[in-house]
Amino acid sequence: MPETAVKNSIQTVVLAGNPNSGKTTVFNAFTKLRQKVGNYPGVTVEKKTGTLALAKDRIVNVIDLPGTYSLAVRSIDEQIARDVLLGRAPDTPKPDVVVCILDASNLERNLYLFTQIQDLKLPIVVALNMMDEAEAKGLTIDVDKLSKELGVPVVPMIATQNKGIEEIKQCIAEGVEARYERKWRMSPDLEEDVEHIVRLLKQHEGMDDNAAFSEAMSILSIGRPIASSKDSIKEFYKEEFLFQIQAIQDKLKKKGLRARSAAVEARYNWIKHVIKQSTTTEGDGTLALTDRIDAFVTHKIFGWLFFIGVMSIMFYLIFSIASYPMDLIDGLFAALGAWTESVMPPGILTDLIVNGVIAGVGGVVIFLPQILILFFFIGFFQDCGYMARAAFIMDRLMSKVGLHGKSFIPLLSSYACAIPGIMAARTIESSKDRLMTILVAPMMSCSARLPVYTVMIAALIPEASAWQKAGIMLGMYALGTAGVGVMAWFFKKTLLKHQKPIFIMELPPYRFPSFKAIMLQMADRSGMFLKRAGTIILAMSIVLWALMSFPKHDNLSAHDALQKSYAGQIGTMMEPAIKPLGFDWRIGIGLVGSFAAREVFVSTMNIVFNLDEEEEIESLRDAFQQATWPDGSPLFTPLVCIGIMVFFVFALQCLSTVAVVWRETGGWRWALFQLFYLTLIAYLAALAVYQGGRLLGYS
Ligand SMILES: Nc1nc2c(ncn2[C@@H]2O[C@H](COP(=O)(O)OP(=O)(O)OP(=O)(O)O)[C@@H](O)[C@H]2O)c(=O)[nH]1
Ligand SMILES: [Mg+2]
Repeated sequence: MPETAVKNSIQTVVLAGNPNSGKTTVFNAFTKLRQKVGNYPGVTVEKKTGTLALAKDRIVNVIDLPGTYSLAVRSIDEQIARDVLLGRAPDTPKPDVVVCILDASNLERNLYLFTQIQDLKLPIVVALNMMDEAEAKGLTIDVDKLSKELGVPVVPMIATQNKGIEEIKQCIAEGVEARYERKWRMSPDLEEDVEHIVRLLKQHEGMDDNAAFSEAMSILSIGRPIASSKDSIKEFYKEEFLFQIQAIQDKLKKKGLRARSAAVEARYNWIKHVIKQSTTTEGDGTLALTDRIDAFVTHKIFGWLFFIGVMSIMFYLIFSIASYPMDLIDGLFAALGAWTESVMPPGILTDLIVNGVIAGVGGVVIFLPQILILFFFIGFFQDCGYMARAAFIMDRLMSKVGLHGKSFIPLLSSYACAIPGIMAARTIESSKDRLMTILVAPMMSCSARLPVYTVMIAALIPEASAWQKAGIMLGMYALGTAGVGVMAWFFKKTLLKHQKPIFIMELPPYRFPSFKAIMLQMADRSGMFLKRAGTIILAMSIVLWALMSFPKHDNLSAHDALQKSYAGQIGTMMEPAIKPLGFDWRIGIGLVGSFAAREVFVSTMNIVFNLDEEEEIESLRDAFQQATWPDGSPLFTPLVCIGIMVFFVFALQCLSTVAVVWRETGGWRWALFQLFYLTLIAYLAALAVYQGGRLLGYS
């Protein structure tokens, strides 16, 4: 094959680079899509495809990849990136051009992956991103020289400001040459042996130059074929070939040569040379402000105070400023209900709309302002770089129970929603640590718990101040997080014993969060929340309303008719099991509904108490205060309110999570196990609250 080939019939452009180098930012600029961007490594864990118009009638596919530091991959997200680059990912065409995105402020580390991609002899354009940060660090990069040294086009770029995007497009449109000559060299002995294996591979396996060199390096350095996801070369190659490899390896061993370190060293030597030729540094090359902030926020004591402080402020705002728009939405739905009743004839349909749909869906939509505030904070932390610091201090606390440091980004993401959290566990190399993280992640309180906690806190202390409410909420979040620690420790001791790997996490520099990105994320998230309200919650509201309204008992009081309904019968059947928790059949109905989605508890309670009373209820809080057992004793005592919250802290009440765990663990076994153990813990914890509290003399 000739060493030079011009590619101008480009169809597939692949974006590759180290984690957090700005790939997705470039992808979004290219495709006008809105994939998630964040200032920490490991945001993207799947490949994403979009299209880019190079000219009016020239459309190409663009693929965004998870970040990786090298092609010697260890985790699932890195594996995805490698497979696409090697052109052997199913349903993904081989890349015609790789846009290799380098963080200009960390050139040395970023160029390592570049050398490996170059070894694949793919046409490359370098996007030299984060030029602004390189400058802030005092780095000056001579782009032309760098391009000459690397042997590929280099486009300086500040992706967040759209600088360089047009130039890269133009570069791709003009066609990129795959001109390649390996410039890094190992010792002559080693080079010879590599050559030898390359020849064998070409002969026996019919590989081309491109594949053979990478494969030879992989076999020699990690004893594993790059061309296979299988772990051992024995499963992959014929006896005869293995025999020759073994001979070469023995020879190297005798000489005391190690291919792996030799290759790494050779690459870095060359990289150092390139950097020396093309960059100059003024100052010490660090970002002083980042260091200063880190000394505080990752401090052993102040770091935690800061973390708890910002969480408290977040919850305070969730209860204080959110209450105004919430009252407004509440008023709107109340008016809508009253208006519907006034214009429609009384009957089943009106009842369905007012007591089923409006009470159910409206009861959940009220929480939109709180969700918005939560996601504003989460987006802010992810974008400014604080999330990685929170993971860092968490690691210091929880490494003692055996939780792997890489678990904390997935776990912290689960505060938003367990599903992206569970997906993010793909970045964890060890399959046992990954599984453990997936198993405990749903205990981190997600945004769907917010409505439940809010309703129960209001019932617990009707006159509480926003700070008190925030304190209780923080307590629930802390309880879930503690549950993660305890269960991780337990799994480590029992099911998933193994050594703890060392934690290496890059702490990204602080960046000014892009408010546009945060707003877009908030919009996406509230869109999802409203969609849930309009689909699963609406459907569950209708189903539960029907189960609560039939069979009809016109001659009974509202309360008795509800108890005799299908749902009432189910609740009554459950009562013996949940009475030890202080829950009655009506709470039982809510619990059953909430296994579809947690918010359904709130919508169901709205429907229950609307049907339970002769008159429409003013608010759920008042209805809770008036609800009693048949003997007249109050139902929602403080212990019951706390018990319900504690139940929701632990219970896995989310069909989507079960489905994702099933997909990510490749079977039903762990998904069902998780559902079972979390439900059991939820039950036992609520039981402990109620019975323990009563023993201590509370009610
Ligand atoms: N200052 C600066 N920040 C940038 C630039 N490009 C991207 N960023 C920021 O860098 C962070 C990482 O960007 P992403 O696009 O998510 O990076 P990625 O390479 O896709 O990261 P992974 O998906 O984790 O591999 C985000 O906070 C971006 O806003 C740039 O040119 N300058
Ligand atoms: Mg990304």
